[in-house]
Amino acid sequence: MDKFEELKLKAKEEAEKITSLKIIGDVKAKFIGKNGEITALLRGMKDVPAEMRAAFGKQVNDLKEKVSAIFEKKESELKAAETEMKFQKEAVDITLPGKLPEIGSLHPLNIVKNKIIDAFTGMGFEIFEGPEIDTDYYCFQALNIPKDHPARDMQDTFYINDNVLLRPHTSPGQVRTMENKKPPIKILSPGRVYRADDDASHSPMFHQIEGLVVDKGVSLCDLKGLLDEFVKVIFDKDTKTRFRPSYFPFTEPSVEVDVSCCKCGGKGCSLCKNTGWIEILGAGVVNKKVLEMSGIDSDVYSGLAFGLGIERITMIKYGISDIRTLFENNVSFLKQFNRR
Ligand code: FA5
Repeated sequence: MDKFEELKLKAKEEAEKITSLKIIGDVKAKFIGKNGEITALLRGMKDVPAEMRAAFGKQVNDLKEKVSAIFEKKESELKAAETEMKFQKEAVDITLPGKLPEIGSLHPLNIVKNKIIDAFTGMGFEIFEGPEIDTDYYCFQALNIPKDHPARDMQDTFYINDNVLLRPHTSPGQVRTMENKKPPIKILSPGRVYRADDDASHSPMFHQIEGLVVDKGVSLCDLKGLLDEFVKVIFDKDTKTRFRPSYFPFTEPSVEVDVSCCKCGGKGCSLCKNTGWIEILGAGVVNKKVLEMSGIDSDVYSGLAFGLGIERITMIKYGISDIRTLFENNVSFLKQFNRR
């Protein structure tokens, strides 16, 4: 009997020392496994006198049950402790500030392009997109710039061969529209254009938007009214426009259009080089020759056209000093335009 009590105490002591579920099976086996001490007692039953065998067997089974219970209790304590630890490790601190997913934003050139398109479509313009690779005829000849005309030097052009080139402006869109559409015409032609330019304000690839209106009685006054309205939408309601005489072979008269400086309001600052004005586009009344070449009767119809650089307007609007910033894909720069 002492031996039984001793074994029970020993099992209790050893069970108490166990700190991991991994070894509990081994320790338990030392008592009630195939070669365990209590199992050995059962095996020794044959040596117990027959009259005591039943009582002895009962005592051994009692002991086995008690020792089993000790290890079962220990096992469930360890399991509970392990679960608790797992919960603590995986606990989420709901007081921490949330992490917002990164979302992209439109490129500043697209933001400005969309604003320009919205401003003009609101005035009834339709969109027409022409090809980026075009012929000499559409890029120059049909715009009253014959071969070898000195006005070609105004744009340093990328030629693919004598007759095919990367368009240096969106003005071919005027011709392609007039060839395919009868007046009244009111179109906007946005797209990429290419020139052999490369400095802080000139890029070899940039974006223009061409505007063309052809109808009866269209004049320079309509151009002024249209552009006045447009700059108010793009810059602010107090922005003014100014026309300066210029030259484009495809418009007569031709003008360069300035806006009152959006930084100083016209007083003079570094952005407007102290003039109070910033040039934004070229425009004019469509040259009669261009109308005639495209099959439009210039005695009945007249037109106005303008061509603006999206980069130029974006740089003025956001105070960007180097055009290359717009093409470097620097995420820190682009993030500033995320409207979230
Ligand atoms: C033209 O391209 C004419 N086709 C515009 C026009 C259309 C006049 C219809 C009359 C009637 P210009 O070469 O000035 O004009 O270019 C227009 C605008 O494009 C400029 O005001 C400028 O904002 C922009 N631009 C010109 N070259 C570059 C360049 N390399 N990089 C970025 N922007 C440029």
